[in-house]
Amino acid sequence: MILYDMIDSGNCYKPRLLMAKLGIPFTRIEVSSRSGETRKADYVAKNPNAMVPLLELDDGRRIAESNAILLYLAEGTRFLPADRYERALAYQWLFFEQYSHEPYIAVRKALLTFPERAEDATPERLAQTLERGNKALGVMNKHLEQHAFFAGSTCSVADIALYAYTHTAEKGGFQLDAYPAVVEWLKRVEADKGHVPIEWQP
Ligand SMILES: N[C@@H](CCC(=O)N[C@@H](CS)C(=O)NCC(=O)O)C(=O)O
Repeated sequence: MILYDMIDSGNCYKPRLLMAKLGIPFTRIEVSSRSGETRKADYVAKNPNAMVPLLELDDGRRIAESNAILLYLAEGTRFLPADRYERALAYQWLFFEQYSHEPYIAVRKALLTFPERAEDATPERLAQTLERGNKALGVMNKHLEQHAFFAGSTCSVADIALYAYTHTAEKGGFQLDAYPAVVEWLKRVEADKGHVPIEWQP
């Protein structure tokens, strides 16, 4: 398989981390949104939504959207709960990640750390992303005060998706000390078998 990937993207880290944990061999092709490669015609022909990550299967079919790729890769493994209710919880947290977490926690880090995003970093945008990102961290902390992981009793796709941008949230100006259950959960995800850091490449 081929992963069209951007090494410092949390969305791309999700499938890279899961493939590392599952021991799935793959070829990584760097397509950086920061240098405009995701918007070039040959890439847009592969993913009309002009984003990474994108997984190309051995037969040439492709899957976009990081969390859809996670679900494809996790089928039949310990990362996708077999129990119907727990599997629904995994979906719940994957949708939460895309709607209530990533647009604030990932985006605020990009606004603060990517020079090309500096002009978008208005005081209003920074205040909005801070408030909504903290709300998401609060929701996670409340869940994790009662549970070791997000869907069932072991690490699942939901944990991998939420780990990707939570572990670097402080670079976006979020104070993780205020969320002790989140800090403990980050350590549990890192202790799960086969963990690799965001810089990892096959
Ligand atoms: N919902 C998508 C979001 C992916 C996304 O935001 N990718 C960024 C890199 S992290 C990208 O490719 N942006 C292209 C651009 O800004 O032109 C997913 O989860 O895969």
